[in-house]
Amino acid sequence: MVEKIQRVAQEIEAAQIGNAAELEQFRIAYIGRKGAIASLFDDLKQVAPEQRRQVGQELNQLKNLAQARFDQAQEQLSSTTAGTATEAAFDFTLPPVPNTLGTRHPLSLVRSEIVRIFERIGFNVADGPEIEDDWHNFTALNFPENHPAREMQDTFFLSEDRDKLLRTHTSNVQVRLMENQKPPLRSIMPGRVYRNEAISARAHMMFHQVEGLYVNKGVSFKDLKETLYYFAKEMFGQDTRIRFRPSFFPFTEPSAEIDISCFICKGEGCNICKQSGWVEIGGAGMVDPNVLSNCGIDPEVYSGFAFGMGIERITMLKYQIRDLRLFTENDVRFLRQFKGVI
Ligand code: 2U9
Repeated sequence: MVEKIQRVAQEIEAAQIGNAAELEQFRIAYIGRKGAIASLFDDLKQVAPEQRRQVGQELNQLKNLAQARFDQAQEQLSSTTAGTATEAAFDFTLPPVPNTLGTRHPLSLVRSEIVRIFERIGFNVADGPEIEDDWHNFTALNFPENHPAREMQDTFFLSEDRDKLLRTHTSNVQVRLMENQKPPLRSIMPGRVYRNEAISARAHMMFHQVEGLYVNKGVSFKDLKETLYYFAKEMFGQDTRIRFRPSFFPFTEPSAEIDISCFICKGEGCNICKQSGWVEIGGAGMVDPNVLSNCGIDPEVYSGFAFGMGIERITMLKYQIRDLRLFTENDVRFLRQFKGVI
């Protein structure tokens, strides 16, 4: 009996009580009505009367030991859970922790705005690969074999034979669209493009464009002008004016660069428009007949217009951001300033 009491005392001292479940197990095993100590008290009746007093005292000590161990473990557990949000210990009087929401990236905001404007006049969004072959990025688009845009300094080639590359514009999506679908086609192509340029405040090796394409019977330069005029007014304000300056691109003929009246100074002349009253937002033109036939569309039957603009450029104008690198640095002090939700 005495040996048994000593064994149980050792067990109690060695017991590991690390959580509420283990504490309850301990209580049932030693202190409970069917526990080890209760059963020892039952056994006391069989102890010889002359030893009963001594053994009874030892049993009482064991009972106190178990109770003390239980109380100490309980105290320890409640102090370690007090600061955490467990159900039992949660302090409902604490002030709430503010839930900080993320913000949308300024380029996403401007892209969404552009997409929404064109969707209202019947354009849908088309997508294509960023890793492209020479045909869809250059040859189908009328780039001559020795055109400088194909050269190493502009294009990230991914294979020795230069037939795998990172697209330098989203025009590859128009080529694929025309190859795979019959006119009428009316789509815009937002996406990321790559050019082998040194990174600075004004240039980056990775940026975003939105291009557009409308191909149908009888599409004219007038349709192009009206479409971009509508876009400029929706994007920059109803009093915005627009002008087309003659230009050249391999894939359009005729081609133009597009300016809008400066929305900062309303044409008066300021830093943003370099005192000219106009800011460039992109380029456009009628799809070259060669490009239409390269993509399987008969230029005798169909005509089309196309345009392109840089999302970074429009975002910088709209929010007066002076350094392109801010878009990729992920500095939350910059990003948190954009509160738009679309
Ligand atoms: C096909 C036919 C025609 C897309 C066009 C531009 C003019 C243009 C630049 C604006 C600034 C690129 O973001 S930027 O650097 N783009 O000026 N893009 S017309 O014309 C196409 C495209 C595909 C099959």
